Amino acid sequence: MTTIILGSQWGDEGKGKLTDILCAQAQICARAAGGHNAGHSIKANGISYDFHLLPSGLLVPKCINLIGSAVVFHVPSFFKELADIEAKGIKDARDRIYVSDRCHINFDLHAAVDGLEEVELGANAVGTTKRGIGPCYSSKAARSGIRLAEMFNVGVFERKLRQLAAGYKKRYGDLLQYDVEEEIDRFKQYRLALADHIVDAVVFMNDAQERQANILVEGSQALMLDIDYGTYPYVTSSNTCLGGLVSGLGLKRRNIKEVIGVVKAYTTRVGSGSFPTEDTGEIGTKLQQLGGEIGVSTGRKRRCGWLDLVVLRYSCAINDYDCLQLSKLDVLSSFDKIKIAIAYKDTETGEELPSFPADQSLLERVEVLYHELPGWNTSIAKVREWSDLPKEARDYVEYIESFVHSKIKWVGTGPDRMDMIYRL
Ligand code: 2SA
Ligand code: MG
Repeated sequence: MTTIILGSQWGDEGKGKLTDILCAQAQICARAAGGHNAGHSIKANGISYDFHLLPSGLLVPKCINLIGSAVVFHVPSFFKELADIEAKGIKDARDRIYVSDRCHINFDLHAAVDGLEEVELGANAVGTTKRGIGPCYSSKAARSGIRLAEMFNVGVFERKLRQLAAGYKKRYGDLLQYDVEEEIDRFKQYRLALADHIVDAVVFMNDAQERQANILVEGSQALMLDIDYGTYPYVTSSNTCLGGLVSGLGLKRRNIKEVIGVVKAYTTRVGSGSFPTEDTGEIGTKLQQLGGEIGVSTGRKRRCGWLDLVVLRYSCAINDYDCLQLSKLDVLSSFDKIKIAIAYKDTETGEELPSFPADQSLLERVEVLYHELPGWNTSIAKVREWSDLPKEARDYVEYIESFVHSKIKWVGTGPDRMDMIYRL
């Protein structure tokens, strides 16, 4: 059966930690979409591991890991990350990782173009991770991308890559710093090194699901960064919603046991784009520092603000979570008062918005209406039982549950694997 873990806000909700915990029961851990723009750290056995392109199931002995068909695959990152994990003691990582032959290759060319596109956008830049994600998905949608399967047909591969590079060269001229022949040379090595990892992921997933294997699907980024449902154009270029994961891996609907939304107890965002509850003052700075809110891939400071239930309700509407995991509740332990966004008002008309708006200029000008709750002002680090949480903390959790009509099954109280309350 399949369990799916999704980010419900703008990413970095702590999906990696829940994935790591639930992986203990999984035979397969899979990623469906996105690329090495993703980033999270998992602390296990006193060692901190950084993940970008690889699934976190590699930390779990015997767990087989799959990079699914809708992922954009950057070959050097794959080998670098594998080497890093091996150096930290996961010696058999290489034997437990497979990649779909339908994945599009994310070339260094795409990263170069990502940088140029951001420069062109100037003040309106998306604030991408500059990992070539957008340009790679653009090549895919324009039907000029190259899949891993094509890499083994050397003539076709080289012709297509030269053509792709020539197209961008026409567009950007000397601004584009990219040597296509060097990349073609590098692929001579990659081709050999990758051969053992590449699989037909349709067959792989079909077999796994037919034999009722326990599969854990690790979402990347989050709903508000989804290309269709996120705060477009300030989004990533893949479908990060449930539907994107189902199609990205070829999941069988009857096999899906549980869809879990991970919600951070406050809100963070990296990159540009509207963020109604962002606090650029004292509160935001305090959340950023206490929460250690720094991008794992780019080292950027994350923008911070109170929890936004307008966002979470919208997220629940699209992803239909069976339950939620609330993460990093401990970060809120030293606030006298805690606010939660419950509605948006259009400052032009004075009207409350009936739903989360598609129009970014409207989202930019909303006034946020908050509900205020008393803080608990005491450390909850290491609390492992629901009944040991202060009443104010339990009230905070229950307020969220009743607002979005979804059960919060786990509550995170610290960075370690063990710092998690499980509610029956
Ligand atoms: P891109 O590079 O094209 O996907 O960027 C488009 C937008 O998507 C955002 N994005 C992310 N937001 C949060 N976390 C991400 N992963 C790393 C992390 C990011 C990092 O876990 O911290 O280290 O900065 C991630 N990846 C993409 C991005 O900020 C743009 O707003
Ligand atoms: Mg992250």
